[in-house]
Amino acid sequence: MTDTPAAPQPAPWPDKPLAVLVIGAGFSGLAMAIRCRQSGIDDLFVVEKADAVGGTWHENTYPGAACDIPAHLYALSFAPKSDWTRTFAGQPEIAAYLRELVARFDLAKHIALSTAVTGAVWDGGRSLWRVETDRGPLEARVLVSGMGALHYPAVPAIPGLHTFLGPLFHTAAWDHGVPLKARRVGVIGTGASAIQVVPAIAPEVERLVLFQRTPPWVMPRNDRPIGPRMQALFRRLPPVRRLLREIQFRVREARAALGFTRVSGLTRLAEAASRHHLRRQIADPALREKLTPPYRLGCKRVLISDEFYPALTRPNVTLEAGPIRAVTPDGVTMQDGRHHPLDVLVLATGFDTTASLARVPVVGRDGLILARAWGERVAAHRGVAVAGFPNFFMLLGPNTGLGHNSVVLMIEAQVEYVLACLAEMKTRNLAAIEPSPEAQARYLADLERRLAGSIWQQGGCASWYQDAAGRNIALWPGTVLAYQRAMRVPDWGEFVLTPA
Ligand code: N01
Repeated sequence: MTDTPAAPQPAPWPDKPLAVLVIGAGFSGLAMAIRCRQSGIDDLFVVEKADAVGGTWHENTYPGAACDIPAHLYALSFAPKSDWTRTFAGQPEIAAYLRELVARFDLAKHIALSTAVTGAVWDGGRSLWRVETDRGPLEARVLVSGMGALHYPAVPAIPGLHTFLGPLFHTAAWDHGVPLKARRVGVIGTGASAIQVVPAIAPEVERLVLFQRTPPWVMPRNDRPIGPRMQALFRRLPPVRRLLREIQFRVREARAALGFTRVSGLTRLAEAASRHHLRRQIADPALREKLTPPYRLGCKRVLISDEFYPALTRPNVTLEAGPIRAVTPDGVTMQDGRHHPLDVLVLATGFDTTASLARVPVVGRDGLILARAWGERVAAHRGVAVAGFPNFFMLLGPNTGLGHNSVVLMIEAQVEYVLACLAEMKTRNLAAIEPSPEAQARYLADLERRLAGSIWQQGGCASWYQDAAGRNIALWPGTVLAYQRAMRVPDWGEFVLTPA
């Protein structure tokens, strides 16, 4: 389904300490690399465990995979693209955009593909990070994680799951070698991935059973092709493209007030719009009832689709809303004993978001292990830096994801913040920079206060945004504008600055 990945020339392996080492060549890592180079930092290396750049957009190739943020708003502001072919770009187009960035910004000589980081240790004596990879060691003064959180598939603890004899795979590791035509396919889960995959495969399979545990709130999508004339207009008149992006941005910022971050007077309005969408597309009251969420809109990610509900009305599709008892060698048995015989089983069950950094041991000052420092709560100062971990920055770290707008805007705000830290290190001739524990604690206390009233805590649902204790560790509880304002100029009083 994806184009063949462009094969960048292998980067020469660095033999001396780097200025900046970036982990991951997805949206975050590529944005960091581009802006480093534009800022004159050439002593830069990016390691990527996959065999191509693109991160989540390289890995998620399931049928129907697309972005639920308009393409012009989902692109990097400093790397615009005039010729997006749809309002909401599909995965192949986004993956191709990310691969094109490598050539456009001459990054190939800085990127090592098929290279996994296995650990990183801060060497306080030399003020640098010693990083282990499966291709050998690296050293860098500054380590930036662009690892993201959505790439270790969550495998549900359903009894008998691995006794299933047919093909069994996760949406994030789609097996394109398995034919679905004329086969009975089960899909477990009704999140953002499932609602895209179900309409995409329903027309070709013999029977599709969708196993739903919790119904999602779904809004209209209104996807449209962008024709050659509009593309030419965007190319010739960049202000028009920028205006469109600004409008798309502002419309989504308004969602924060519409209940996407907190219960407000407007939440009911958004819920009414979603119910109207359901009523318009599903005539059967019993099916509608099954699809009506029992929690407030915004508590889980609000999904957008014009095809999901109609797919469920197809004669070859069944929505199974009861609890699953077990997976058997030939299908799925429900708690009430009914059995669905299946040939293929697809897990659309999301990601293990805590695994990302926990799988790579990061050891900071005085032997402090990041996963242990996070024993109480996964947290980072402004979502990007952690006390006790000098010269270490995270992109899309804790509580900087979004449910209402484009995360690319968050990544950009963070990249500029990191660049400001790097510039300050140079100006003041610093060996190390890290947030003070007091500043981090103040930030976290404020964050917790704002999260307490958020829709994710008050909306009556559980979601992947929350940790085992039910705390939201994934999303930013405000507007993008508020985050951008807070990140524009680092407050050096929040940092411990160690002179060289
Ligand atoms: O995963 P999810 P996803 N038995 O965690 C169900 C991004 N994304 O891959 O709600 C039965 O949202 C689970 O049920 P419940 C986006 O940020 C973006 O769909 O927990 N069911 C749920 O329905 C998104 O939020 C795009 O009760 C089980 C589903 O599996 C994130 O990725 C596209 C179960 C998991 O939903 C993850 O989305 C795709 C069990 N044991 C993804 N365990 C864009 O368009 C879990 N489930 C940009």
